[in-house]
Amino acid sequence: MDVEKYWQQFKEELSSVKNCKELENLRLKYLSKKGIIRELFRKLKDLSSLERKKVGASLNNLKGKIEKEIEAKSKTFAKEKAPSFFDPTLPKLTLKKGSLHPITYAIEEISQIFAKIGFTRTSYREVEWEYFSFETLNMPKGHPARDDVETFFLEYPEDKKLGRLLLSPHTSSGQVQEMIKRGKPPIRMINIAKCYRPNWDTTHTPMFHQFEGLCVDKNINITHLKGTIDYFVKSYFGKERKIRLRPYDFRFTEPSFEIDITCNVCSGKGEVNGKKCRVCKSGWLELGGAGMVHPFVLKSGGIDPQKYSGWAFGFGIERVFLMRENIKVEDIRIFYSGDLRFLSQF
Ligand code: FA5
Repeated sequence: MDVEKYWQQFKEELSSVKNCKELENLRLKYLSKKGIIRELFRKLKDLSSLERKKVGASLNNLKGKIEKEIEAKSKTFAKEKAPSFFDPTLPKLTLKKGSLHPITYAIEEISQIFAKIGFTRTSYREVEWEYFSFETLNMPKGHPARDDVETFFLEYPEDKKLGRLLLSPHTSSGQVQEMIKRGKPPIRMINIAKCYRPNWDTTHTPMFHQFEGLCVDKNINITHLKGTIDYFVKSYFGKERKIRLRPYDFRFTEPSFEIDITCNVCSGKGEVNGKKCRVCKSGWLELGGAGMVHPFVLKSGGIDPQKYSGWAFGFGIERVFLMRENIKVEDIRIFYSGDLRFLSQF
């Protein structure tokens, strides 16, 4: 048996191998169960015992050499085995792109609208004292007006002056804090924060956002309030949209109003497909409240009501957003449903 002949044959074939696949084929040809080397070992039985020993040793040697050569050659193809990181021929990966929550976009836009007319953006606490949410706003303990604003109270030791801790039910809690912080008018604040109330229906969620405008200066009157609301409505909803002010009663403003807008869902008709509009029921949707700051509140903030006057308003952001975007959503709760079919539209 000419073992050397097989070695020469292998070397020749190896020299023409160009890639991993060809190398693997060569390995199988020589080293697999049905390969040349196994076949040669099988033929040993036909040899005399003396020859068998000699040829067997040469075959083992040949097998070892072939294995080494294949191993060495495979290293030269290592790079080919692991394709480079960027392969322009692969189909593209479709990574899902996230986006900001629609209310975050609305907050950004509202802040910019008010920044243009000199209002400073603030954000007062979500966890607040009764004192700033009610007492300083002319709603002392036990006052029935407090029942109008249902509130989540926290289990925390009561403070003698500040009262109980609660989840802030409105951004009006920031009014007096801003007055104290600034020390002296002029004040032009836009306070945007989360608010909490135990409500859950088509126009109410337990967590929602409000933006609160506060303007205090000398000779501020109701025309400034109307003008500012008008400016906001035109900037955010466009020139065609109608709003109306309804007389109302807030303890911290006098006079007070509620602000309604023509409903986007039913186009102000009050009905959709012959049924009462689920969102507004009348063609108008309440967006917020407003009024001239009550002298009691100015005094709570250390401001002399004889010298200064002011106005304030508070709008719900979810409703404002729903009334502008032409999405005809009939239930405000969808904002916090985590439903990507809705959220990914923005
Ligand atoms: C207030 O919260 C007053 N603090 C507003 C105000 C500020 C009046 C300054 C005068 C001066 P009201 O409770 O009406 O008012 O809420 C204002 C707006 O917040 C509502 O019109 C509505 O748009 C929004 N809102 C109230 N509760 C919810 C809720 N649970 N879910 C979603 N939006 C709400």
